[in-house]
Amino acid sequence: MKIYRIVDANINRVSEGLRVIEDIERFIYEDEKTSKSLREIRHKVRKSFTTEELIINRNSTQDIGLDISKTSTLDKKENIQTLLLSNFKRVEEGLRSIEETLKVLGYYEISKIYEDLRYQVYNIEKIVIGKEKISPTDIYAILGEEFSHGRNNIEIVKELIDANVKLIQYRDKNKNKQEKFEQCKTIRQMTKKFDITFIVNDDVDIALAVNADGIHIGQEDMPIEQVKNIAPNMIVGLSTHNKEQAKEAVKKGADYIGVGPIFDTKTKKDLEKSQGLEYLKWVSENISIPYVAIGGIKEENILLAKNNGANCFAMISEIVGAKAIKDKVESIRKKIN
Ligand code: TZP
Ligand code: MG
Repeated sequence: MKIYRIVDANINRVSEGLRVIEDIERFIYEDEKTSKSLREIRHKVRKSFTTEELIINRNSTQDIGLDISKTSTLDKKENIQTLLLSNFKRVEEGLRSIEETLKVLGYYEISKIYEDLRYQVYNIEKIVIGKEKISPTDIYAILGEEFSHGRNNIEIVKELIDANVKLIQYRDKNKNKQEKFEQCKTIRQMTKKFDITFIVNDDVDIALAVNADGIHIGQEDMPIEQVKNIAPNMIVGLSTHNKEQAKEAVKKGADYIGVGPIFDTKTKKDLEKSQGLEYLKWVSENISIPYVAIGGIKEENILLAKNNGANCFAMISEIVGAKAIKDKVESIRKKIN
């Protein structure tokens, strides 16, 4: 059946495209993690659908597309970035074609594997092309007035700015919407001036109303696809507690994930269970989008988190509970940098 030629040609096209990207990542950028992910995807592309129909129907010398591609100048690559981009497109289009064709051939389950691979490639593309929405930083300060020893959130943000913290989340489980909105409005103005990324926890409406940079949601909140529909330009962070949730978050387009709880903590009620450091290590080795470690992180245990793959540390009580926030941040930075 000639339709198998579509699958065969695209498996080759996708594998070749992946190989080009993988080699750039490996030899030019020396990015071991990304090249490993690409290699794994490439193997899955080759192995997930095999039938002798592919070979039987192969007839590359009589492929009518061959002459077209030999004379085309469309494939002139000006630089590494355009080379990367065109190969990502090639891979994504090829995967889509395999997926659709397999459905026609009645291989629905296998087509889903290719769909999953396509999502994985989109995420790697985000990272490789530098379209990552969240800038890398070391400390992610999360507000919590009840742990701030009498200082309100606005006063805490002033101290965080002074301490040169570049990522702040508004989180408050006790106030009503109006109070939260008023504080977020002020914090948005303050953080904007200093080029600080401002994320709002839970309330998509408040995040939108104050023009925050992002929204952070949990596993039981509105589904991430819906949040992305409502707030397409925002950073969307999702809390995860195990491998399945992390993989699902990547698939659904989270811009970063929370990973934890790493250690025990009294700050959060109904604390989820997680394998802590073990889970963190797994994420650092297997997940290609940005991630932040959270839960019970303190100056005295932060190196344990770092040694298990953390590079960004989200903290509530350790930071907002410090008497002198600037000194605390400086001392933490000395440890981790
Ligand atoms: N999510 C998982 S643990 C946690 C949240 C919001 C609380 C983190 O607070 P602390 O004080 O840094 O342990
Ligand atoms: Mg939440």
